[in-house]
Parts: sequence; structure tokens; C-alpha cells
Amino acid sequence: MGTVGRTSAGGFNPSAYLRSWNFSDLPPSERSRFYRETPRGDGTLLREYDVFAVDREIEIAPGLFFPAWTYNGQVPGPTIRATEGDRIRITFRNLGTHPHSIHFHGWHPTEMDGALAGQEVHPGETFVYEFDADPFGLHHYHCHTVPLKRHIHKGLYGAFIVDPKTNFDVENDVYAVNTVANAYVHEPIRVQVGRLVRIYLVNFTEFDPVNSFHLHAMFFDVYRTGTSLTPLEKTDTLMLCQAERAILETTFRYPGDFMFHAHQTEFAELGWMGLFRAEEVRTT
Ligand SMILES: [Cu+2]
Repeated sequence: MGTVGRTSAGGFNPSAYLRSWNFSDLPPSERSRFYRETPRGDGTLLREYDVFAVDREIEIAPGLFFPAWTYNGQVPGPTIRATEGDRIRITFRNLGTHPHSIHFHGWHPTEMDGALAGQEVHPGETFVYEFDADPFGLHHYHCHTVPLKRHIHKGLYGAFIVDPKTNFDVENDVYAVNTVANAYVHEPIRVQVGRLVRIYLVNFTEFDPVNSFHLHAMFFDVYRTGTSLTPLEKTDTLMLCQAERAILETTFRYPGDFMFHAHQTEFAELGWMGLFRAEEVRTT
């Protein structure tokens, strides 16, 4: 079952993507070129990002290349993460061959929308997006240049996470969880038995109106859009329409491999499948 072989080393790494935000996957010296934090008087942070659009071929299954349009050379684009009330400043350079933009979901003034007439950034041009991170939740960003369907399916989208100020304490040919088909089957996502696991799930499937997440042998709490601290339901299968997202929370009771996949069988067979590997924590 699944794809044969692995994608090339040096390309997009779905496992690194899974646990990185604000360019945390880069070495510190390189990271500061793309991301900087400055404390502000009110206790919030100014978070500055360098984002560029560039055309790039990406490998979406072993030996299968797709001529993508990317943010910073990767699909999905870099995950942007802030705390509610922080100021976000993104210097966007278009190094691609088509007009592009960055349209963020969340509160912002209209001149920062990136979707209105005249707001596309032409090849060679730069635009600075600036707004406050609000409301807390799991949002996303994407190019909003027409034809929209083309600019999103070519790869110009990414996750935008806003943490609450309070602390919780406790017709596609290939489908993929983060770009590479079956990546987390080959390299399971490692978690610990008895420890809270939080999954940030964003649906950017194009062409199909609905995708889903089903987790075997378990249940999880669902926080739709991440904008409430109270879970809406406890389930093992969640449907998301295009652009919908949810934060899922669960705790693995037993060690072992737990499959997850889209419950649209066709999507799962074409790559939208992975594994969590739950391991016992040894205290001695
Ligand atoms: Cu675009």
C-alpha cells in the first residue's frame, strides 16, 4: 500500500515542517535573515518576517515533480506564529514570474488585505504587510491574485497561528499531508503515551470541496478555528471544507502505531495517510 521509494534528500521535509514556525527550522545565523523579534513597551512583540515568492519545482511523490509557485521555496509556506496582540510586519518580495500577494485571514485594515484590485505585487516589486495578530486561533494565509484557484493550487499558502494571551497549560492525482504523499507513513510522527498532543489541522486541499482527518483507535477534542477554549465535540473523524481548520487535542493511552488518514478513501489511497508512533516515556 502507498508509494514506492522516498523523495530526494535536501527537498521539502514534512517532518521538519511539522514542528517548525517562524523559521525555527533554520540555523540561528540564517534564521535572523528571515525572522526578528523586538519587545514593545506594552509587553507584546514586534515580529518581522522576510517572505518571498519564487517559482520552484517540488517533489510531491518519489520522482514526481510539480512546477510550483512557492513562498520561500517551500509548500506549504513557512508557518507564521504569534501571540494575540503582537505586531506582524512582513516584507514580501515577489521574485516569481507572475503577480502575487499575501492575504491573511484575521483582523486587518483593508489596505493590508492583499486581495483587492490593485493590491497584487508584481514581479520584482516589494510590499510590506503590517497588522496586529487578532483573534487567537488557527488561521492561514494565501496568495489572492486571480485566478485564485491557480495561485493556491500552485503552492502559495501556509498556516498562521495566533496563540491566546492566556496560557492553557494543559482532481488531484496525489494527496498529501504536508506536500509529500505518505510521508508520515515512512516517517511516523513520534508522540509520548500519556502526554497531551495538539494537532493544528488546516485544509488546503484544492479541487475537492471537503477533506477529512480520521484517527484510528482513539478520540480527540475539536476546537474549530481554534477561537474558543471549549471543545465543540469529541470525535474520531473530522470533516473540513476548503479553508476550514481546527485544533485537535488528544492523549495516547497505548504505545504503538496509530494510523490517520482522510476518510475519503480515494484521498487516502492516493497519499493522504500517515502514522503516529506513540512511545512509553521511561523515567528511570
Ligand atoms: Cu499568486
